[in-house]
Amino acid sequence: MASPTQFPSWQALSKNAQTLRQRELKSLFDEDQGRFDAFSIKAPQLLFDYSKNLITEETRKGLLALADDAKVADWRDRMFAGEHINRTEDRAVMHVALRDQSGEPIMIDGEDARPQIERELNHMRELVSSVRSGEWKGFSGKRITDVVSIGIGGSNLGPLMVTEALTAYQDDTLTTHYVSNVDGFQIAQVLDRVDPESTLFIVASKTFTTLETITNANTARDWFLKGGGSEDSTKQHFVAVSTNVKKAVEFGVAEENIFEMWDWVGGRFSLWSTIGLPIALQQGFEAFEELLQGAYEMDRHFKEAPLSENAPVMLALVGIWNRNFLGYPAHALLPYDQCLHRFPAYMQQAEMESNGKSVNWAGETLEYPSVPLIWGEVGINGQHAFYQFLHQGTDIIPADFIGSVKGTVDVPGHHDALMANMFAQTEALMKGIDADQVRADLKAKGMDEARIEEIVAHKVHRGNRPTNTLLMDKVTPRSLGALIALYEHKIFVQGIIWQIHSFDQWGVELGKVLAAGIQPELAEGQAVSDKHDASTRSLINYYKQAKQQ
Ligand code: G6Q
Repeated sequence: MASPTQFPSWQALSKNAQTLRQRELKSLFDEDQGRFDAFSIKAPQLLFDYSKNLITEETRKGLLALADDAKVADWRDRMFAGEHINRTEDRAVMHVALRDQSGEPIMIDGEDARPQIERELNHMRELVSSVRSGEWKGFSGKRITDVVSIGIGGSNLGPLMVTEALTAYQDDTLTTHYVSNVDGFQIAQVLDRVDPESTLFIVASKTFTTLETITNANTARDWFLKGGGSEDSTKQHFVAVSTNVKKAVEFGVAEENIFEMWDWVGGRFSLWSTIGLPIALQQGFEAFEELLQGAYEMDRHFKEAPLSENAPVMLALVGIWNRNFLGYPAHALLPYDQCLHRFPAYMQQAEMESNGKSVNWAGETLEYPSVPLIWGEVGINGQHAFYQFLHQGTDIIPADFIGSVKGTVDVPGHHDALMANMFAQTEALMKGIDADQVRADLKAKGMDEARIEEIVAHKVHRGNRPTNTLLMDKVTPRSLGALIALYEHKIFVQGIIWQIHSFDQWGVELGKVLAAGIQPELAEGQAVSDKHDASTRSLINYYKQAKQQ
């Protein structure tokens, strides 16, 4: 297997990067008035502008040649065809099947998966209708007013992020709460706000063995039983989403209230599956279907658009350029929509759990960096906090700015103020402000020469900091679906180029196994294994002793 660094395209790009490192983004704009048209794509539900990256036409050609050398299109087609491209877990990667609206058979492991997908969608639709209409009753005959979704990681972040993003569209039929942390504080706070007679719990766990989720589910069940519920009525208040029907039944969920998911859906790509049940309950089933529709539109674009006009592919390639050829260590996600406030956290998991790997498909150590540190926050708040670092810090951090033409609510004067800031930031990061301009500005304000010279260096912004801009019309279930799918496919393309197994997560599993071993040792009177290193052993002993005081 040839390393990507051996591809002629990689070598050409390395040379191109040497030239471009000497260039300034703003001069590229001065030289080419058509740069925006050349380096932007109108994709389903959004406009993607990548012109504020340190690239030229030669770079784009090189990146597209890299995609060809890496056989990105073949791999994409293999994913859509249901091949076991998740080779370390020997599974297909078919989250795209969950939103496929074509009506065609979807072959996975020799079987058409469409009937099972539709069965579970209908199952969800029925529950949503029954709960939202008030037909589904709690043990005392009251209708359900609150839904508590218990799950973590892939079984939490997606639905949580989407629920928050679509707040503007929700009615007051139900209130959805999320519990992920095993820190009892979180569940205690939620249980304080809800009533056992009118609360429906969703235990969302693909494996139904995750310690945090099972601990929270047990606490919820004890609270329910103490609050007047009975073993029998548990069935009216607990439903589950899982591949592990046996464990869910043992917990006390009625078999008909277990929503199936499949091992060909990775946790962090699962909000389209029955894991999305809390979204459908909160927003209504039609909104959930719209979300699927938006993702499907992006899937088709990813499948059908030429690579040069393909938004997920170009987003991925520009990311590779910034990471592997310009050497930038991190990448910020900066939404300018309050409703997208959990989007950076969600994408942090999707990108870093998928491509935070350091060996290639053959198990050899990578000789090039893989995913950068992905982080971010609502942009406008970030401006008054960490943007100082983005503008004047010693590292250059490329960033995606995500905004929309219309706000989710119409409060006069606000949306233009928000978007003016977003546009200003990408312009400022690109152009910066040089010493001459700083001097002229200060002089115009009447500052004396000596004082100007004292502070000029501190006010210089070197600019030349790359950004992407993603502009939606408005955050709706449909555009949100497309936005998420855009990033999912970006992750896929980058994983192919880096020759990484993007769909496993052994780095997450290790901690789960070790914690399960340590937990019994924390009980009073239990020995602490001398197999722990001195630090871990001493910390455990300190904790146990301090707990006694
Ligand atoms: C996601 C990961 C991980 C997983 C959680 C929860 O891709 O696999 O975040 O979703 O560990 O796992 P369960 O759904 O099995 O409880």
